[in-house]
Amino acid sequence: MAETFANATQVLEAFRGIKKVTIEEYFSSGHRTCQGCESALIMKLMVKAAGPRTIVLGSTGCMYVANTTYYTTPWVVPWMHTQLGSSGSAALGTAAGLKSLMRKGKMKAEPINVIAFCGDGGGADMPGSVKRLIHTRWKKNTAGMLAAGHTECRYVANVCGSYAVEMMNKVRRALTIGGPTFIHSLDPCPKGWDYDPMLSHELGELAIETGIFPLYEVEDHVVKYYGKTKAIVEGRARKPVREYLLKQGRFAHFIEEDLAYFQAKVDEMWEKWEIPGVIPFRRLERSKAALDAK
Ligand SMILES: Cc1ncc(C[n+]2csc(CCOP(=O)(O)OP(=O)(O)O)c2C)c(N)n1
Ligand code: SF4
Repeated sequence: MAETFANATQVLEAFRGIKKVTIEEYFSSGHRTCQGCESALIMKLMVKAAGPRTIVLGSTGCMYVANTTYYTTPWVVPWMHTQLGSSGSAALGTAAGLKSLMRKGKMKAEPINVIAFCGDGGGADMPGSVKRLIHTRWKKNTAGMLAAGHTECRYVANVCGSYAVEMMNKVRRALTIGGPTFIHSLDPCPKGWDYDPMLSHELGELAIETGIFPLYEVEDHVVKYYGKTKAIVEGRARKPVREYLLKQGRFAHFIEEDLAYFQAKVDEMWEKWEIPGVIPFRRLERSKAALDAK
């Protein structure tokens, strides 16, 4: 009789420092991404953290196009393309299929990681080009929405390739806990964002230091801040958002009014949110005051 297999996961211990990171590569040569592409770095680190018993699915976007040039691929583990906007459902189907095969004894029962990857267009928002500010609405807070609204998702995190070991350890934590889990990665893109490729790492750091992209995790609904984000929560001054925006050609047309708008949105996230940088509920004392007023 087949071994019973019910959502078991493996324990992937955190890498204790860069020297402890494994050397095996599962995303290697054979891709056509641009010089300085942080998404390619994330692919490499993500699957390195996950290990060989992993299947990756990716929706339409750069990480599909640039990694699947005819007759070449950097993927050492199985990889599958899925329709724009459907990476989550494709991953769920893949995991269910594996579980079924294991239950029927048609394949060895073991934990296999199923990771779905998508760009922000495929997972959250699709900006236009008509408005000066790119989009008529501020970006959706996808990680925060899942942390606040998904009752079964036990792990949500924000990561950036500029903090590589932390990023890999969050992937390992998510896979150890087992799905559904969600990680949002900020990946600087020299071509789309229009900057010198050598600035990729620095732009990732600036996204954190300006407070635009907070590094945190929510495990079993408990929030933990990381690195410079933690320092900001504890009182460290944020760098002005213009330091991040004006290094990118895509914002070269911004006038002072646009920069002030961005700054005000980020200030609001840190100064008025109940859980700064994570959940956009208003602070409790303000909510209480509103209730008392009724
Ligand atoms: C249903 C559908 N609509 C539109 C497209 C065209 N399309 C291909 S990639 C893409 C953008 C994807 O953006 P994102 O998910 O952010 O990925 P990125 O390339 O930025 O990593 C679009 C609109 C498509 N492939 N399928
Ligand atoms: S366009 Fe951007 S995301 Fe696509 S391969 Fe180039 S750097 Fe990477």
